[in-house]
Amino acid sequence: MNYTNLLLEKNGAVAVLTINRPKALNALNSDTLKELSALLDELGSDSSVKAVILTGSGDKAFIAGADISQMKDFNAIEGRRFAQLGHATFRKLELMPQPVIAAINGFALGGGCELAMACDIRIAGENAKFGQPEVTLGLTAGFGGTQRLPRLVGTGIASELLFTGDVIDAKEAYRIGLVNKVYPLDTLMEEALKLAKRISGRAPVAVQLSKSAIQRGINMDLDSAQAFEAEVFGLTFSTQDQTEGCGAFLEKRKPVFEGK
Ligand code: CO8
Repeated sequence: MNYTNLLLEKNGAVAVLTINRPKALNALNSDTLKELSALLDELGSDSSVKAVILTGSGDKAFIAGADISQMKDFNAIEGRRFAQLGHATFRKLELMPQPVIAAINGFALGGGCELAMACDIRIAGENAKFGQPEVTLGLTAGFGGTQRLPRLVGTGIASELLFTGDVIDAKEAYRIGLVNKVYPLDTLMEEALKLAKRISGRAPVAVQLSKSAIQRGINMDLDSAQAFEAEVFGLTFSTQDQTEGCGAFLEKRKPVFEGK
């Protein structure tokens, strides 16, 4: 498939996916969401891809939100459909096998903040700005923000951000646990690649099963989640990577994982 609003680059086992609508600060319209959904399917089934980095084009915005010019004339049905398209697309980030790192290189507002929250790991440039400004537009957050933000930062802080629409800087996002690390913008992609490559060097099946245990388990009660974890843990003993990893440790050498 050809993509109009997305760029894809491969750097070894790392796929770098860029939302590419710089004139609209990478705002998400339905065409972009549909392309993203298709590309995530493609990457998810590509076993040569061990980690994905998601970023925005230019040095001003990660994603400045859902596309306001497209949304302004929606009726209720269209609004619901658009929200559902966003939900289904963002959920693919959580359920695809490979870890996804959001490299947040500027504004991550509304749907942009929500997209970042659907990634497994978030790192930010010092210029990044976060917020859910929907209430300033007469909207609620509609791409999962009312659900993922409280899960990530707690209901008190999430409520304040969702009720005020306040925009916070990268330092504050780090303080509240919304991002893992903050880097100068000019080193952000280098750091994202370093992290993605570190992850790609680990046993791929074990990394993917860890992701699955986190993403599935977070929505279960503890007993069910631990039962799932036990199944996942057991499964690792059927992999060559487990034999290789444990063997290499005992033989005091570096493991060579094949993702089998
Ligand atoms: N949608 C469409 N176009 C946008 C968006 C957007 N979200 N953000 C910026 N743009 C466009 C601007 O219109 C402008 O276009 P043009 O050059 O043609 O006038 C261009 O990008 C550059 O933007 P600015 O000139 O405004 O740049 P500034 O540096 O002055 O400001 C800001 C940058 C602060 C990021 C500013 O652009 C802004 O406030 N943008 C909107 C941010 C926002 O409110 N985002 C939330 C949108 S709502 C949302 O995401 C809901 C998600 C759930 C949807 C569920 C649907 C049912």
